[in-house]
Amino acid sequence: MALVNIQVPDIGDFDEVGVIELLVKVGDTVKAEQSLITVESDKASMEIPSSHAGVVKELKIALGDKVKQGSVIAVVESADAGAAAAPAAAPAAPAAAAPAPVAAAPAPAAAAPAAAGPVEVRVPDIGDFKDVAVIEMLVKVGDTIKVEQSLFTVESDKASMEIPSPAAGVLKELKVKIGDTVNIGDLVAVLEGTAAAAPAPVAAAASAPAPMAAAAPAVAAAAAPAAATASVPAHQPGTPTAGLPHASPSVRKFARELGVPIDEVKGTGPKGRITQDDVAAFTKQVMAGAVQTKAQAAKAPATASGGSGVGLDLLPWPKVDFTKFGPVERKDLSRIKKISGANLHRNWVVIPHVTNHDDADITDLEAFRVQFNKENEKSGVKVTMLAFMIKAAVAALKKFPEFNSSLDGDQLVMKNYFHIGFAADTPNGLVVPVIRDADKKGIVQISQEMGDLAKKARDGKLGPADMTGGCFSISSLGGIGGRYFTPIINAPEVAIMGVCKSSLEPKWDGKQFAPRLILPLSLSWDHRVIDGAAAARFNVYFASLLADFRRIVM
Ligand code: CAO
Repeated sequence: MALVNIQVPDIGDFDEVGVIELLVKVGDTVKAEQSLITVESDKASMEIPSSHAGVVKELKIALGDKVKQGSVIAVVESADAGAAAAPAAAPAAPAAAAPAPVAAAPAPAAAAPAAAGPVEVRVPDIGDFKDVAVIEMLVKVGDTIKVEQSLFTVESDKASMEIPSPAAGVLKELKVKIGDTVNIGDLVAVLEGTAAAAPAPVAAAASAPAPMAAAAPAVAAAAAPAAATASVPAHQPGTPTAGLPHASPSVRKFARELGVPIDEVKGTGPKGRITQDDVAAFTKQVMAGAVQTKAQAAKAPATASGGSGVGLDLLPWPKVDFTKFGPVERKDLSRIKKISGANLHRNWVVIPHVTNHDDADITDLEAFRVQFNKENEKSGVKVTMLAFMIKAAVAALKKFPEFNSSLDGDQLVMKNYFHIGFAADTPNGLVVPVIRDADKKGIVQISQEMGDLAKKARDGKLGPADMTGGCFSISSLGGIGGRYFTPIINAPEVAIMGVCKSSLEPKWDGKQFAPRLILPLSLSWDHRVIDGAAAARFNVYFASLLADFRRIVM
């Protein structure tokens, strides 16, 4: 037995790369060639394997560290080390114990020098990789390509990398497709080069930092506006805007083996990175019918009685030629409606909703509100009933913290902040702006902010920051009418309060019927998180606050 320093082998042109994943821990028994860590540059991700079998005695690096060729990453107690036990022997050791693991290509794709006319693009030196599989095409024939723009991605079981174009031009021919395997020197594409853009190959080889651009991390998509009672998440997890999902090559391989569409998996690792556990959890959810893959959703279901009990095995949507019944015209759905529709649909289907209806006696509060507005007419700010409700919601969330949570797998994320969304009707559809830190604001300030946000919403000027981060939403139809309704929960929130128009009703005060102003409440809640008794208590408490607002300071 001897202690061996495991070092980063030749990783080609990568100067310093960040450690983004530790795949082993102290005490683990590792095999030769087993991956120890994953490193990532902006151009490639790769796993660094152990040159020796043995027990990990020490990890010399931590997440976020930068490493380069020769950096010691771990000390392994190895039976097969022999004379190689001396730490300094590590760089040479891989050759004996394991093949050189990951060598990023030092030179970019070889191509004809810059000039107008056809340019042949060949696979550059991709180190020790042989017969690597093409797993994703990043361009198509006819595209205008920039120098070093990635053309396609190849992947081995230890690294993934993008093959860049050595020249600018229009892509005339692609000689590879997904599933093909390629080797250094293979002709992969033909460009109609442009004289200005293509650098001479030698210069490119010298200047290009690394020919391989790989596993582009998922870029957080700009938050889409929220709508209706469902806000669109700021970032569609697992849906990269460019390149591959943010996952290490082995995780992608694992996903492929299970048939999991990795771009539909939500990453829970650092910076949204998809881990093996995420892939396993996604698989479990699909198997349990809680989630459908896009492919499953797109598949036309069988027959009325052909449901499998797993997923939504529904009948196809009826296709009707409405013109047979009378004149019609077609209108495109607004952008907000399209986004909100998809979110509402998901929330309605995935969340087991229950709605508890109750009433609040707001006679005194409304009298106070009207009086207050009269006294402060000149201030220009009208205090609204909704502002009182937002404040009451904060107090109720404090008393019943599970209403201020979000489900994340088997865990509840309990929030220690109080951002309250309110549904706002706009000409293009419903949006849900959020009042941030409503616990720290007074009724007047909340009324003012609501007025500003509602105006912004009507003018179509709400930004993603105005609509994200909500803890709980209120949907008020009070200014319009109605009695009770079933609001759809604005995921990932777990409850929403629906409010309708208050009306004077006769209420027995112990001696007689007296006219009281009654506000109908409809609280929808996620039965995976909240129980009926808690929902009833929430409503009773919320109503008691509106009935006597002094309770809010008790
Ligand atoms: N009962 C009776 N009257 C009410 C009331 C209630 N619960 N809530 C408000 N009102 C009255 C107000 O007194 C006011 O009347 P006056 O004009 O006579 O003073 C009027 O309705 C407008 O109220 P407001 O100015 O206080 O506005 P609001 O705070 O009620 O609403 C906003 C603001 C942005 C929520 C609203 O404009 C809106 O868009 N509502 C629709 C929300 C919605 O569509 N939800 C459904 C989502 S699910 O599909």
